[in-house]
Amino acid sequence: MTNRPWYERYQPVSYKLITRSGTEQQFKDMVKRCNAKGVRIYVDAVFNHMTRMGSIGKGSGGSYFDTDNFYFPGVPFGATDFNDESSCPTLDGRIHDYQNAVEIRNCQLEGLVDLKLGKDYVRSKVADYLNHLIDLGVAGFRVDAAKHMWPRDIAAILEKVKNVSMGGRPFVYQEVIDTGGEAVQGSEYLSTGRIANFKYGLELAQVFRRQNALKWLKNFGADWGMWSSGDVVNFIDNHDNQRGHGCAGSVLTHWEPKPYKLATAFMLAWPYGIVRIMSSYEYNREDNSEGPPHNSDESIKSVTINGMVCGNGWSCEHRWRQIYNMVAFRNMAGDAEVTNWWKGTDYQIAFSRGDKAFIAFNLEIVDINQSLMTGLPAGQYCDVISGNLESGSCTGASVTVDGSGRANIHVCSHCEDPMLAIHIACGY
Ligand code: AAO
Repeated sequence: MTNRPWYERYQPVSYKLITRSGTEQQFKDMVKRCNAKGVRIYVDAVFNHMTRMGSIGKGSGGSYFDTDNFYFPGVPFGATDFNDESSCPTLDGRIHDYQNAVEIRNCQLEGLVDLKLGKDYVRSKVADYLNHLIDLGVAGFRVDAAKHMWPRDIAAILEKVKNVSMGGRPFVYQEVIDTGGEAVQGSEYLSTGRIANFKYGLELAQVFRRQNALKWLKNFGADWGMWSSGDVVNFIDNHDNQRGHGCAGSVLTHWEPKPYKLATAFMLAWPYGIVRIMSSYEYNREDNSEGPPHNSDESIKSVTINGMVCGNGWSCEHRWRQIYNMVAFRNMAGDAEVTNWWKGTDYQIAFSRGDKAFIAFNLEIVDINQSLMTGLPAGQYCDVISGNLESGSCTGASVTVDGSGRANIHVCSHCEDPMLAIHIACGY
């Protein structure tokens, strides 16, 4: 089959680790190399369901499957391991009503055969899979479709899961799309891990599209009806909503680079929750099922890297200077609180992170040209949005902080990146 959709990854037929991206050995090697550099790997684990009804064949790892007979010898799972008409109340076995929690948990999401996770055998098979990943060195999991599983089942599975090799419990964050108004709420899942915070990207898209004033971000976080900082994983977009699956079109993505860079920089500068950066591939926007760049044998193309730019069809937002440098900003800011909050007009703000970092945003049609309190020690600093500190000088704009912590801040208005950011590691 050619043009295999990206979402085939969400249709498991076994827990073998063989995909178009490589073999288990290659995965293990990658995890090992990442861990050696302090980069942790979190696996997107799909265990609410197996593949879709009405399909039969072999998976990417060679396992035979036959969904009409609920036959998955690669695990193995059989007919009694799935929810059926005795547990799912809908006539066709699929989820239709998001106001009905039993339907959401016991029926099929998009026609994907739904595992009976109340059964100890099924829980054990899932736990074996997660434990195997831990043996390979992973640090935790994104729990796919958590909303479609009973919280008690997720808890029972995680109880069977071992500590990670770097020590402690696996880091778990759960995909529960909760923007309000449905029978299942994210708060039901707080005892088993963090929640993927879908409200976050929707709110910031409005602000950075100038539909809601920047100045309101002063208390962005739990005060906006989102979970507390310790309960969330935040993101501007994800693999679903960037292509119209999930939250159709209302979030910012790499296709709108200007507001996307601004929103991502704000996310990285703002001390709320754990944040996740998206990194994408280029696809035909007319076809939201288009899979990643691949070779003629369908294996996934490697990411080629030239300086900070990727090739072979990979967008690599995480290497864009305005995003990459803001990760260092977040690391430098650490747990310093927001101080020196300043607002000019509705769409001009600035703030410090204690005496570690300072950032200003300007969505107005006039420049910011203003003496502002940065909180930083006196010195010269490079703006990490417009450039870098290289060989003792700035390749972009520079800022002079005086002995009182003040500086003349200029942020352009009619420019590609109307923001400025400095931190203690970009001073000279
Ligand atoms: C594919 C085909 C299907 C076919 C199926 C089986 O597209 O037509 O029936 O195969 O043959 C991915 C793809 C799916 C793909 C699937 C399997 O996205 O298109 O199906 O692989 O290959 C719900 C779930 C959520 C899920 C999301 C897509 O709750 O868990 O649907 N996301 C994860 C993954 C995703 C993956 C799967 C799960 C499956 O991230 O990549 O699917 O493993 C409302 C509900 C949400 C619901 C959405 C979409 O959301 O609240 O729970 O998500 O609708 O149905 C506003 C609202 C928000 C609302 C949203 C969209 O923003 O605030 O609440 O609009 O209306």
